[in-house]
Amino acid sequence: MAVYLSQGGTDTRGTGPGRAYSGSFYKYIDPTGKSQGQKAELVSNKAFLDTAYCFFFAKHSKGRDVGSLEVLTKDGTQETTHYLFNTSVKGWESFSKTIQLNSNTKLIIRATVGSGQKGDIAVDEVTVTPGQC
Ligand SMILES: [Ca+2]
Repeated sequence: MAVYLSQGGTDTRGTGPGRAYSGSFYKYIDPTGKSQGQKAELVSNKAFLDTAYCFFFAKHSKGRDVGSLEVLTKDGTQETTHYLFNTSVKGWESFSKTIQLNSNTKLIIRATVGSGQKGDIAVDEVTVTPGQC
């Protein structure tokens, strides 16, 4: 399922951000035309060191049909969900936590479609920095 890049609002009224958390752009999912339970992922694309990292991002979930948002790591086929977010929060909310990674780890942000089309979930300013938060 696609992750879209946008600035300003999204196409469906009553859901999604009105603007980015920082800068002009953010990424989001649009459940319009999708089925409940379909997933979209942002996956890390470089190797990490075997150390602790500070994971930071801003998330936005607004609308009556919002599904779920989680941060997980994948090591081979082994998935570990680290954070499952309450998506009833309206507006942008930043989040940072220390997370242990290694050279086999993929870090994944996964959004899952909820029960209807007013369920845009957005993320912005994703940063992963070596060291504790
Ligand atoms: Ca941005």
